[in-house]
Amino acid sequence: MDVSQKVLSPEDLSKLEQLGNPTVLEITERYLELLKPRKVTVITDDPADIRYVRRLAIENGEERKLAMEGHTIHYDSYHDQARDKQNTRVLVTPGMKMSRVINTIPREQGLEEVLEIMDGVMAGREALVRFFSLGPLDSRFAIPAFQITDSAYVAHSEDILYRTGYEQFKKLKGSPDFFTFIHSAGQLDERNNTRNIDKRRIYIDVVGNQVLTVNNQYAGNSLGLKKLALRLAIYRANHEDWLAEHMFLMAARPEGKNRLTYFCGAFPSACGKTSTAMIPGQLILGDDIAYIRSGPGGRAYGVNIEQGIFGIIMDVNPVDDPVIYEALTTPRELIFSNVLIHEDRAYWLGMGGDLPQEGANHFSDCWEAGQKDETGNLVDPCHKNARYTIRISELENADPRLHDPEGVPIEGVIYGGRDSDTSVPVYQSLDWVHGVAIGATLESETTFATLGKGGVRAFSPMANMDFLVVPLGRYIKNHIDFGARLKRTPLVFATNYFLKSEGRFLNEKVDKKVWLMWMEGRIHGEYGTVETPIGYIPEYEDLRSLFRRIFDREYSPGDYEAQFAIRIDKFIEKIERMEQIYAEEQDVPEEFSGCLKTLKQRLSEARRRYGSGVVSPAAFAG
Ligand code: SPV
Ligand code: MN
Repeated sequence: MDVSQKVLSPEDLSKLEQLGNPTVLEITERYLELLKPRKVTVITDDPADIRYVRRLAIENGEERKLAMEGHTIHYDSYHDQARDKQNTRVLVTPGMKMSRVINTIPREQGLEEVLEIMDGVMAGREALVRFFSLGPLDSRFAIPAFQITDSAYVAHSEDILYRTGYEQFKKLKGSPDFFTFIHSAGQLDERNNTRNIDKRRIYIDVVGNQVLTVNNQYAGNSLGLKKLALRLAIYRANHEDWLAEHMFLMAARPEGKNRLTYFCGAFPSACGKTSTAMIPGQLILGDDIAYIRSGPGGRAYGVNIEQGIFGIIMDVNPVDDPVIYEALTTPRELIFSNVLIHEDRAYWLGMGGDLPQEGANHFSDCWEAGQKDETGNLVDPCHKNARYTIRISELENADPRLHDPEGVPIEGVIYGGRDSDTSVPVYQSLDWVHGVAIGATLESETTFATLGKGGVRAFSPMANMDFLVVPLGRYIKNHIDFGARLKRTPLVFATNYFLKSEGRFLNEKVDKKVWLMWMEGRIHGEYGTVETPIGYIPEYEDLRSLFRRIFDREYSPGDYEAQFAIRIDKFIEKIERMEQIYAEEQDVPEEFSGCLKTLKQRLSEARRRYGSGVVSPAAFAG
C-alpha cells in the first residue's frame, strides 16, 4: 500500500483495512496511483462522514447554499447537461456480442485511452472513497458498489439517491463480487464546471465489472450508481435469470378496498413515467431503476435500487405535481441542478408564474433574458433537463416497503409510449409473451414540433435501448423466459396518455388514474374486457363508473368510441416498422416474431371483416 499510505491518513487507511477485502485495497491502490489526488478521504456509513461530504460540496464550490434550509444549487457545464451517448462506450472483447445501437470499443484500446486521460487527473484534488448498496441492505437483490470520485457533488448526490453500504462491504467477507466506479470531474473552470468536455469519456467494462468516467459532472454521466451501474446490471441479469430494468415501482391503492397492488413500468423519457409513479393517492417506491427476480410463490418481486429521485424539474407545478412541488418548496436536504437562481431562490420552466429575467443559470452567473451562447442560440432561463435530487422518504406518498429486502410482489407491468395516432389509452396484453412484445415495440414521438421534427418515432424496447449492453434478441428472450418460469405471471398493460384527434389530446392528464384503477381491478378479476385484435380493452360501463367515482365526471359513449376505436391500419404500420427493425437483429426469439405475426393476422382479419381501417370497439363487444 505505498501510494495509499502517502495520501491516506492512518484513520482513513484503517477504515479501508477494516473491510477485510483485498480486492478493495488492490483497486484503491491501483487507481490512486493513476489518478494522483492530493488527499483521499474514506467515507463510511457514519453520519459524521456523510456530513463531511455535504460540507465539502459547499466548500469546494460544486454546490451553493440557497435561502431555503437544506437546499443547494449545482451547475453542470453548459455542454454537459445530459447523457453523452457519443462518448459512452462499452469495452468489448473478441466475440462479445452487443446490441447494434450501442457504441463499442475494443477493451484493450478503450482502457488504454481512458486510463491515459485519467493519468494524474486528480492532481491537487481530494478523492472520496465511497461504499454503497444498489438495492436494500441485506437483500439477495442487492449489488455492492464501490466508488472513487473527486466530485463532492457526485458523492453528495449518491448519498441522497442510494443506500450507503460500508457495513455491507464488511459482510462480503473479502469477496470481489461488487461493481467499481471511478470518476473524475477533471479540471474545473471558475464556475467549478468541467473544463475539458472534449475529453469526456464514459467507458463501461462489463468484463471487469467497472465503469471509468471522466471529464463530466452531469449525474447521468458521472454518478456510478445510476445509468452506469444499470448497464453493468443489465449485462449480469441477462447472463443470469433476472431482470435489470429502467422501470418505476409503485403501489396502487384503490379507495375503499383494503389492498395494495404493485406495478412496475417502463416509459421512454417524457411519456409520463414519473407522473404515473406519482399518481395522487397512490404510493411511490421508485421512479427509475428496478431489479426484478422471481421469489416466494413463483411470483415476480422487485426492488428499487435507489432511494431517491433525480427528476426532471420542468413543468413541476402545484397543479400537475402537487406532492413534488411541495417537497421542492419547503426546507429539506435537496440539490437543484441547472435551474435559474435569483436572490437565492430556485426557478424553473413550467413552475407556474413568471420567471425572473436575470439570475444565475447553467450558462452564466449573470444571465439575463435575451443572452446568446457562443453559437448565437438564445439561452433559456433554465435548462429543459434541469433536475432535482431528493430522497423518496421526503415525499408524503413514499411506500413504507422501500427498504424491504424481500422486495415487493409485482402484479402488473405497464408499458407506456407517446403516441398520437395508433394505440388506445389502456389495454391488457393477451398473455405474457404478447406483453413482452408490447414492451419490445415501445416507441415515443419526439416533441420538437417547432423544429419540424414532431411525430418522429423513437424506438426503445422497454425504454432501455440506451443501456442495452447485450444483443436485443437476447434481452427479449430473457424477458420471455423470466415470465415462463413464474408460477404467477404479472398481467401486462399498455398505456398511451397522448392520443390525439384533430390536434387535440383526447384525454386529460389526470385520466391516468382511471386507467391505473382499471388495471388494478383487472388484476383482482373485477372488470370484464372486450377482446380486440390488439388485446383486451375496458368495457364502457366500467370506465363510466370509474370516471364518475374518481372525478365525478361524465364519461360519454362518444368519449369511449373516440378513445378506444381500434386503429387497424396504424397498428399494422407499427408492426411493419417493428418487423423491419427486428429483421436486422440476430437471434430474435421465435415466440416474439410469431407474436407479431399473429397480431398482424388478427388485425388483417378485422380489416377484412369490418372493411375499415378504424373499427369501433362496439364491433368487438359481445
Ligand atoms: C434518464 O434520462 O432516463 C434519467 C436521467 O433518468 S439520467 O440520469 O440522465 O439517466
Ligand atoms: Mn431514467
